[in-house]
Amino acid sequence: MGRGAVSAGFLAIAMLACLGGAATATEYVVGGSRGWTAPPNITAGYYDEWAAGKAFTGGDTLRFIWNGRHNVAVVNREEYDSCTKVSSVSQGGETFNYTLPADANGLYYFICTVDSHCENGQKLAITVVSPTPAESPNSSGSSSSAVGALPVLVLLSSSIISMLMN
Ligand SMILES: [Cu+2]
Repeated sequence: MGRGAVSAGFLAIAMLACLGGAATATEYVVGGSRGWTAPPNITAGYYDEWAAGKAFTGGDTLRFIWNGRHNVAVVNREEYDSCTKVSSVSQGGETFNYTLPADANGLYYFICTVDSHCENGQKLAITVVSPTPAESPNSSGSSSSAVGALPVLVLLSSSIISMLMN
């Protein structure tokens, strides 16, 4: 019984440490089970739907996975809109991982430059919100309050442990 209480205390501390620490990077497979592809496998707007509601943050990785002839080009807004055939960043193979910079913020654009895939909807625009926003007084205040909660929880769990052991 004593051992169980100790484990519970550790678990609570570990959980709070996660909350207070840096956000964990997430890996996204672009397009989900469809992967990175063009019509007829997808309809136009498919990647907009896929990206909708996802909270992309700096440090996250986008995994582009495909079959056959596709590539990945990182483009700006204009190139995204007009499907400009800039050089791709993928080096052959059928997969490409793009890790967002740690301080990424704003819109990021990706297209396939093979044939008219981009025109047909093989294009991705995502909104990235950096986990550590610009040095505003608010951001340092919120992180220090999370750190400040840690000793309180340690105290709390140790008193629970001693209660259970007595
Ligand atoms: Cu393509």
